Amino acid sequence: MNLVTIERHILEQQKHFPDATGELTDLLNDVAFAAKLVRREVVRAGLVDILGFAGGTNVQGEEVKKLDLFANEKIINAIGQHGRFAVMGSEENDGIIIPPKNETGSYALLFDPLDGSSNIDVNVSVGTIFSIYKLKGEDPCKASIADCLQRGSEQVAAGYVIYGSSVVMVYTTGNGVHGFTYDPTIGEFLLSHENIVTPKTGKYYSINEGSYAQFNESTKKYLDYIKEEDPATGRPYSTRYIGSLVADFHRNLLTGGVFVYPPTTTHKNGKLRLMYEANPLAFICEQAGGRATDCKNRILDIQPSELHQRTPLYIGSEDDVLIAEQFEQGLR
Ligand code: P6P
Repeated sequence: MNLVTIERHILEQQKHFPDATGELTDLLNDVAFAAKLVRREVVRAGLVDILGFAGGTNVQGEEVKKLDLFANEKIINAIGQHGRFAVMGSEENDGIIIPPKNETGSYALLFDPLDGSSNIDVNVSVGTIFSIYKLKGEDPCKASIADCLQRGSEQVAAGYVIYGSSVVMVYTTGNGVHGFTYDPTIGEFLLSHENIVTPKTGKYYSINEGSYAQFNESTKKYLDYIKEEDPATGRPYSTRYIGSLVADFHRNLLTGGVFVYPPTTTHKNGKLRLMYEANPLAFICEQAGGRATDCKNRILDIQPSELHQRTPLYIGSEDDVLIAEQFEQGLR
């Protein structure tokens, strides 16, 4: 078996960028290194005093878990120390982060350090999601929030790490989607899913049915449709909803299916964040042949206005997402 580490794969990807300086290669390696540090704690969270609530709430108004804060600090410190990112935006931080050493950084990093934190204490898969942009300006010392608030179509790389039965890191630089499984015996992420292509249609739909009463009528019609008996169109679909975005997304990416977090009466723009959840997963999904919209607009085309803005998210197999959109647009 040809053992390809993520570091080697990233270096090989660099060949697709004739004017590459190697900086993006270093950034992705920084992210992989930070993922190893987070993994080390996540997989033994029950053994150290790192479970439970840290006290207080984050900018999202959500109770913060100790592991959330740990992951956030690890990623900021492990990556910030190399000075390759001029600016960062994290789900756990109200404002942007300017690393202490950013003489050379010409990139911006947006990330959700540990998504799905409500599942941490019950040993359900959680994940780290990241998104990388080139700075808009030339001077790293003048990096600002404008460098973070770019359309998802401007991403130069995106990925996630899922801490589950095995730890898998998935990334794209715009040349396909590739997955790497962590081998703890050698401390490396090894290529395990080369060129992931998501099926055009699947058999799973992922949505929190508990919020049915809060959904728009169009969403309710879609849900009723997807559950009707019609073998010719593969219905009813099976519901699979873990409540951990990275876990739900990763399963649907590999097997086919659609994840929906629609507008609700309590979250008129949905709950998920555009910059460090929807955009990176949309980049990956499209690179794997899938589709990602807010039911009207392509996620990657949305012009952000705030670092923590939310968006409805319909993401996964292209044909399945299109059906959901047709219902939400009143076409069915
Ligand atoms: P709900 C986790 O808190 C998260 O941000 C995503 O990982 C997950 O998909 C979603 O929220 C679950 O939200 O409202 O269904 O509990």
